[in-house]
Amino acid sequence: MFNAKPFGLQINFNSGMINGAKLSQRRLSDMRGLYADSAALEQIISTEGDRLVYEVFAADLPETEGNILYCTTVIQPGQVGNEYHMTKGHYHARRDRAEIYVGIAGNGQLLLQLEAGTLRAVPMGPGTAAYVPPYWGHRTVNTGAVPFSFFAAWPGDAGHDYGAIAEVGFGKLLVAHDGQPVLIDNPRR
Ligand code: S6P
Ligand code: ZN
Repeated sequence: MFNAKPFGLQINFNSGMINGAKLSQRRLSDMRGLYADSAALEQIISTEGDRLVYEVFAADLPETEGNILYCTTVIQPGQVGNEYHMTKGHYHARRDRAEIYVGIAGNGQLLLQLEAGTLRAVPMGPGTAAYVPPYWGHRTVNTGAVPFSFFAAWPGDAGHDYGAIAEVGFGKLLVAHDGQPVLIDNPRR
């Protein structure tokens, strides 16, 4: 059995990055099918290139019951059409597993959705401690002009289910309207 050893990693509270963590990057091409305006996404890729949308800096820990996993996420500012840069979004594979987010830098919103359809939005900025209860799917959105970063911690056996959100999306989209974030109904649902 693997026994994790005690350790400390350094979070940079300006950039949101974690020194010595495992890095995953999500670019526009990884986000196909997730934005309402897929033509705008392809247009950006063909004219500007495959833009970086977000990065995850994860502590290297076993994904097993009893451990607590943690990472930071840094979402670059930007839009696809009028929809803000966001994470893919997921439910936990074990739906009864909760999560905690703490805002580090920049501003955004945490969108949460129950499978039955109820949707909530929690504004996030530096120091916001947001709770993702069991059963709520979650996605974060950068609504500002600078990178939005946050820390997350969740149970090691939670797992990730991206399929449900990739297929039907969230019930609402966060779009820029006269430069302000507005929640609108997802036209594809
Ligand atoms: C993990 C937690 C976050 C996200 C990260 C990227 O349970 O909710 O660390 O993984 O913000 O989002 P996504 O939807 O691509 O996993
Ligand atoms: Zn999660």
